[in-house]
Amino acid sequence: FSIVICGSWSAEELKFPPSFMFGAASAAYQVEGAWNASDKGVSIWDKLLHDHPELVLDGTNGDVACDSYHQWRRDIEMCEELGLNMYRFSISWPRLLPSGFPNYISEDGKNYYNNLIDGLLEKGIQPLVTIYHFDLPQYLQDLGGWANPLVADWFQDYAEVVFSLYADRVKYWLTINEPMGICDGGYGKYSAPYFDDPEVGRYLCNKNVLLAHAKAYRIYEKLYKDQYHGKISLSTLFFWFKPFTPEDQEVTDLTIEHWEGRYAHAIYSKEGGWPPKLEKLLNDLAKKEGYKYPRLPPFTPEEVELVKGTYDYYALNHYTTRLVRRVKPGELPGKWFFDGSYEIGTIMFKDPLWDTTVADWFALYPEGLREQLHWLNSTYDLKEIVITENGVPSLDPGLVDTQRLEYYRDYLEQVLLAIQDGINVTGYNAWTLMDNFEWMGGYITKYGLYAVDFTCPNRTRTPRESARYFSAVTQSRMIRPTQG
Ligand code: BGP
Repeated sequence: FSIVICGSWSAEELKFPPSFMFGAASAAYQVEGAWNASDKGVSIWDKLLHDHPELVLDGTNGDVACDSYHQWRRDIEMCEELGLNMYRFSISWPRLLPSGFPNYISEDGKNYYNNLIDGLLEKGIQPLVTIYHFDLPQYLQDLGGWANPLVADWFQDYAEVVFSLYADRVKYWLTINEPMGICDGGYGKYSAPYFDDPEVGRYLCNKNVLLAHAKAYRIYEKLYKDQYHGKISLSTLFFWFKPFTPEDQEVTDLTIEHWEGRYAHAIYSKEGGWPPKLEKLLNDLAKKEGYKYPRLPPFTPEEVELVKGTYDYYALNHYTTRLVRRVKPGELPGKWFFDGSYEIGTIMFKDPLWDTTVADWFALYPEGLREQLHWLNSTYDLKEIVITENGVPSLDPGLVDTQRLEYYRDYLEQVLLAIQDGINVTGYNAWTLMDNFEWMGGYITKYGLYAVDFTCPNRTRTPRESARYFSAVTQSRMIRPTQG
């Protein structure tokens, strides 16, 4: 590829360190398809979208998706074309353990991931394996899913199987992708299992997901760490939030606790447990609304110790930045409950100076990523940060994706500046390798470096301009390569 992008940069200043890992990410339900191949069990996404196709923008589902279950060799080839050092993918729990329990392991499921891992390693590409990316076995959902405290043990058992099969080759792990999507989304009618239970289910899930992560971490630590020296974390969806005026700093800090702290404080902070100010705010609110139980279920001292410190790196899924301000007297707070605007009493919005994208929640503010990396670095004791997702949506299926190319250029620049500031960011994964089933966005929302022809049986993949750019970056290790 030959790419020339103008700019007054000194090449040496803009080089990523030789050890820096460039990657791209995907997730089982979004790419694999083969929803009922062999003995695979049914997942909560299979069930939800077979029963309720109307929930998805185009009425579709992930039954076939990118057919990566059969096209995995092409996926590896694309990683190679892009010059990636790392490929992030997830294991489907019901593909490996059809019922969810480890009494029966699917031979075909096991082999599929063996082939993918071996194929990547043959090309010198590190697999970054997510053990859970939203696709719970339906059978476990019928037993209460993420709201049942037993799920932490079920997940530990599943993770133990995964480690026993693949820990000899996989060095980077994520236990769980975006607990916020699982809990706030799953119990707030945004994603499977699509319950309308944001006051109770969401918070039960919140605690259980942390315990599940911790139990899986501890099992690896006990059985495999000394032998294989792998690194484990969980990936956190973390929009960056900035106060509109200096007076809005306090509500912005609370917003960060609500968004990130509920899933991170217990793991990364020195004291562990829930973020204290937020815990008080949410529990006071529950009392005021007449609930018998606190919103955030308390941790026992043993649970605090179990969860605290269960990380080897921070895994950041960053997409965008929002401004936060306190509501004015008489004004109603925002409606998007993910961000705590109702609980805290805030409005979130986009700075009019920031560029927009096709999604109203998504503004372009690359500097936010560097600011956030500084915040993470100074808030927690982190050995390493890996960006496990970063990317931009579009509705254009075409190959000329200038906004995406520029997004990668500008966000990567902020990563590089953060590294130059002394922050140990060791990897960056683009979301996503190829267009896929984008949850409620179906096949209409595009995030891919590669376009996928979903009308074609083998789901032909074609590189976009952004893929050519990304490949030039990985080859030159520079953001504004003159030669790809
Ligand atoms: C992350 C998820 C991914 C992916 C991405 C884009 O939150 O981990 O699975 O889907 O977001 O999401 P969306 O299509 O909802 O914009």
